[in-house]
Amino acid sequence: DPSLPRFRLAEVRKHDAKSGSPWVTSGDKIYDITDWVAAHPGGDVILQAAGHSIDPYWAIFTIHKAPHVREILDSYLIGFVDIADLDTNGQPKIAPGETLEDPFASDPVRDKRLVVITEKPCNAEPAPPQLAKDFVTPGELFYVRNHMWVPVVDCAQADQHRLTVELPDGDVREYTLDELKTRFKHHCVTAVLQCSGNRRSDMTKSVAKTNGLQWGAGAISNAVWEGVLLRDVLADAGLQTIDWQPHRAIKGASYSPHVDNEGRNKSDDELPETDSLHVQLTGLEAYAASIPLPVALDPRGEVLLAFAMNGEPLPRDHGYPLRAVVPGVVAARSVKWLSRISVSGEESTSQWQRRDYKLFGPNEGGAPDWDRYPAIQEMPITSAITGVWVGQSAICNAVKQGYLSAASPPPVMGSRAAPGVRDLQAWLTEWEKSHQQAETTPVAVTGYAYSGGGREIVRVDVSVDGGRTWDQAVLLDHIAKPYDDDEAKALKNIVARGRRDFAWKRWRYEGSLIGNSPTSEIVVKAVDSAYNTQPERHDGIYNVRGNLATAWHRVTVDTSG
Ligand code: MTE
Ligand code: MO
Repeated sequence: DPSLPRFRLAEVRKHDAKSGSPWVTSGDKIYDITDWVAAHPGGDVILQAAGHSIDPYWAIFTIHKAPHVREILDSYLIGFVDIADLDTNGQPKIAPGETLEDPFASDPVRDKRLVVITEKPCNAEPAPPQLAKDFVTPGELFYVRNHMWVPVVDCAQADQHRLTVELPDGDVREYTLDELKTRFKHHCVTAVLQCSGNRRSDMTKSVAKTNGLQWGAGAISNAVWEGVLLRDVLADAGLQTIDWQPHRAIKGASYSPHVDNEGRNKSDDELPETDSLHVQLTGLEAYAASIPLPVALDPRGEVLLAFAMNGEPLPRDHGYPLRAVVPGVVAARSVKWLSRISVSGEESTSQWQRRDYKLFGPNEGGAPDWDRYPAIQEMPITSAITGVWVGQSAICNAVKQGYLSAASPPPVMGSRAAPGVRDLQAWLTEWEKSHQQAETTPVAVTGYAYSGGGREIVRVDVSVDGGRTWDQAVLLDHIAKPYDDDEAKALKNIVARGRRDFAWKRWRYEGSLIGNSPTSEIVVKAVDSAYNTQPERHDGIYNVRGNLATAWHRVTVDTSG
């Protein structure tokens, strides 16, 4: 409607997030979004753009490309940018000294050793020399997977960061971070986070194009997380459900009756069934996902509301000041910058829960039927090669670079060297003696293996001839060593009920190349405590989104030179 008024940009800027009457621009149009904020599916994240152009944000939230979203925005049109403030392309001018609105301007500086896949938002993985070098990944080398910008949380205010917990009956409880830290028992768990897109580029190279970030083998890292148990917080907030009550299963333990707000006993049929509920988790930038409630309540599970990583406050990229950590489950559910938890009768309605992170059949391309399959939760087994050395000097180099230790590996925080790890130097000397005629070439390989659902890695098989013959790698990490006395006690209980391991295991292999072919294909596959193993090729598990690319990992080495 051209009869609508024109406003100077200075006027638009006044209608910022704090103004109570937020405006945004798109192109030369001006919208008053005051009434939309409450109804906006992404919550008040839309306020991030208040007083400015919404275009850079909508370019990030691709969901807004749908025509119906544009129609909603159009219903809030109040006017146009004054001609004096438009450039020759009809776009609002950027005033001198004013920076182009960049939602990523306040993102943290990242370690140079990360391989950047996309800069804005930041998606980056450690390069093979750093990947799985240590059992516990240092915070600055932990892979980063951001869908949006990194929310800014003032350090001085961090303890006042609020977490809202909403129960199925609509009851709402609010906790400050300080309250979480002081009122609940702290718990540590050593756990891998792995993106469902890890190794996606392998699938693309070996089968066909896939949609999504083309990760190498580095969209996975392992850390010691400290926080409070989600189930403790849910219980404190007053969650009452039936089934999956851990204390019911323990003989002789007192059974606490369900009590309603007035102190009357509630019968089971007044309570929602645990299995039908989900825990929805939302971050400050409106990323959201959910896990089934039984996962949160599992007495053997260790779902954390974490505030520390490797003994330090969470780095900004990894969720400062509070994130969910759901061990054994796809990392997409470990919501960072956690601000809201809601126990609900349905899964999160976010695009990341319903229109992403699912697995289709190899033939289901084009526009897949998203509602047909469940969201990925527990991760399958995988493994990868992070280093290969051929020839004696190459092996010595690997020792020098710290990939292979000449003696038993030094103790690493949270890990224990497996007994009987061969002294590499001794092996090299022995090899030299027995191979004076050098008909075979020594080879050394390193890497990691991990399985979801708490299933421990029990074996890693390596082939140096493309999968014809196999040998076993040495596992360098035992089940994660308890981090403190509490974890030791928890671990004892866990072992009594069947071991669970949420960490990865690094491994190394030392052997000889067979024959004198100019190239050799080194292959790895792993086995977990349920005897799951990996598929041989990606063809059979190909999916258009390139999720869960877990086929045998292969590296071809040129051995002619
Ligand atoms: N949480 C929020 N708030 N925003 C995000 O973009 N990305 C998810 C998950 N949690 C994400 C999030 C995905 S897909 C992954 S793989 C992990 O965080 C990555 O965690 P990291 O960056 O700490 O490695
Ligand atoms: Mo992810």
